[in-house]
Order: sequence, then structure tokens, then C-alpha cells
Amino acid sequence: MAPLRIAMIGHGFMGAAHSQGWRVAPHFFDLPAEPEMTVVVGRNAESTGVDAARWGWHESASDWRTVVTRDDIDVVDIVTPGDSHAEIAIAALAAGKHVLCEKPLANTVAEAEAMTEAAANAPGGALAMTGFTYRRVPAAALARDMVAAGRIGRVTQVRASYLQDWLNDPAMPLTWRLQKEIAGSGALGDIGAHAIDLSQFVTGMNLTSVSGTLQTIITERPIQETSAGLGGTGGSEMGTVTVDDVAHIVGRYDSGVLGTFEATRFATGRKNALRLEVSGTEGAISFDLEDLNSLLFYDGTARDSERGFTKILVTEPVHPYIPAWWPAGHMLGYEHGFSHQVKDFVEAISAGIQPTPSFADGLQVQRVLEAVETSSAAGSAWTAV
Ligand code: SOE
Repeated sequence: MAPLRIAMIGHGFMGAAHSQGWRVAPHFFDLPAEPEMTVVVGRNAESTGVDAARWGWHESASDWRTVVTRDDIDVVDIVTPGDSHAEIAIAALAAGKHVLCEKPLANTVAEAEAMTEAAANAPGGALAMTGFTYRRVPAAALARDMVAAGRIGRVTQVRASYLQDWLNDPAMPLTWRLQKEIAGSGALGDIGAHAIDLSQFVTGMNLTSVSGTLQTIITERPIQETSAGLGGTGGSEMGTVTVDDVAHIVGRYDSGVLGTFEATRFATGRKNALRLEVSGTEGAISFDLEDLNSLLFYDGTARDSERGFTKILVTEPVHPYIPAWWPAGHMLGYEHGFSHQVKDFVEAISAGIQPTPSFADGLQVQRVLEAVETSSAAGSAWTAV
């Protein structure tokens, strides 16, 4: 079987998650090519070496520019903060490498456009994909299948939210996710982008205009001294938070349907609740990432006396991705989405077909994010995407 030699650029939280995907997927799915975890790249040689060894990479390096042009690399996987996505992706695509890039695709629409252009003109059939991993949670994929099959009738309303609470603590330091020049935006791009993408994926509709309101709840935070998980520790010196903490959005899809969105990292008690409810003329589906093995389905065509949301345990062999894993009822977790992403990406590359979500799909979400920022700055005026 042909090897597919991977270079991963970045080694934070997402680096760990992507490594898990690359390492595990070939052992559970029959892939048409064999991913080889060739090299992981990070600025700090020592910590990159430690992570490379822990996660199963053959080597580590500190200069991404030399790595993305290496002859023994086929795929570049970008898991850095948003400010370096465009430069790395464009260089890798120009060198004919396939690219998987974390979400949001970039920090600005201009960058995302340049990346999409680079993907369209990449030499040697190089293909690019945006890492909206939650599309690959089996219950989310089932939701899409059910909506596409007409099980809830015509979609009439969408409500989506992505709720976390890790910024509630004022001692949480000023990490890169709180700095606009590195992250692009705050809750909006970090987690709101997932809610927007998932809603469009499940309904098959695209947002065309938005009215948004952004708010920063804690405007000053301790300058970061050590890092751990999403945070770390800060000192006594304070710095300014330059991104939103909360995003509220009303959006209109191309079908005319309205959707509401809330993205926040201040939803006390909510840890990683990406929720999507889609109402239709004949039923509804409801998904919550904090209960990711199940999907709620309301069948409005059932007998009056028997109507109610039914909890489908999405662990049956007939469900998306499940046959590769465990017997029914033996649950999956957060990390399985990354194996599913690898499976779909490798299959598309081997078949020479465009993987989804493409960079063009990532660009479309980027346009929504920018429209929300423009709208918020204009007193929440309705703004075209
Ligand atoms: C932190 O808010 C974070 O890790 C996001 O950056 C990810 O995109 C999301 O999947 C989980 O939460």
C-alpha cells in the first residue's frame, strides 16, 4: 500500500488530537493509503521533540519552510493558530502537498481567499480540506443524512449554540486565543465557526446575511507566563483582551429560513456544548456534543399519542463510521472525530476527489464571520455574507 507521509505543523491541543487521528485511523479503517507520521514541526525544538515522541511521530523539526518542500512529505497538516494558516498552506500547496488545515480557515477573508485560490491552482493534483471535525461525529453525520432524506420535512428554523465556560475565571491568562492578531476573533471564530459550519452541513443551506452582536466581558487579563491546556498561569502584569467573549447572531439562509446562534466561553457550567436543533414541517432533530453518542429525533408524522423526542443511540452498525469501532452501545468519544477526518481525507486524496469541507467551504464560513464583525460594529445592522 502506498505510504502517505505526513508533516504536522504545530503541536498544541489540536496537535495532540490530530496525532491521535493519524495514529489510530489506519488501525481501524481499511484505508487506501498508509499514513506515516513522518515529522512534527514546532518553534521550540525541545518541547516539539518531547511531543513527537509521545504522540508517535518519527522525527521533529523547527523550520516549517524546509519541511513543507521536502520530497519525502505528501501531506501538510496545519494545527497552528490562525495567523500562520495562510502562509503555511499556500507554501505547502505550491510545493504540491495535500493540505489539511484547522478551522477557522484563516484570520481574514483576504487570507482565506488567497488559500482557496492556492488550492484551486495547486500543482500535481494537490487537494485541500478545512478541519471542521465535528461534521465527523456519527450523530452529526446521521442528522445530516436524516435531514437530506426528508425525515423532518422542509426546514423551517435553526437554532445553534456553542457553549463553554473556561473564560469565566478572571485569572485565566491572556492566551493566544484572546489576541486578535493571532486568533482572528474570539468565541466567534474559535467556536461560533463550528456552529455555523455544522448548521450549514446538516441543513444543506448556506447563510447569506447576518445580524450580529459581539461583546467582551473581561477586557483585561494577566499576561501569560506558563501554558497548560487552554490556559496556564499569568503574572501580575495585565494585558488587553482584543477579541469577543460572546457572539450572538441571527442569520438568514439562502432558503430564506432564519437561524439563531450563540457562541460563548462564559456559559457557566457548560464545558463543550455544541448544540444544533433543526425544526422542520414534519419533525425535528437535536444534537448536543456533550451527549455525542446520541441524536434526538422528533417524528411529527407519528401518531398524536406517541409523538415526542426519541433518543437514538448512534452506535449501531448502520450508523456513519460505526462499523469500524465497537459493538452497539460501546460509546465513542471526542477523539474519534479526528480518526474519521483522517479516513475521509485519505480516501478523497487516494481517489483524487475534492475532500469536504474544502477550502472554498472554509472561505464561506470566514465570510460569515467577517459579516458578523461588520454587523456588530454597525449596531447589528443586517449585513450580506
Ligand atoms: C477551545 O475553545 C476549543 O479547543 C476550540 O479551539 C476548538 O475549535 C473546539 O473544538 C473545542 O474548544
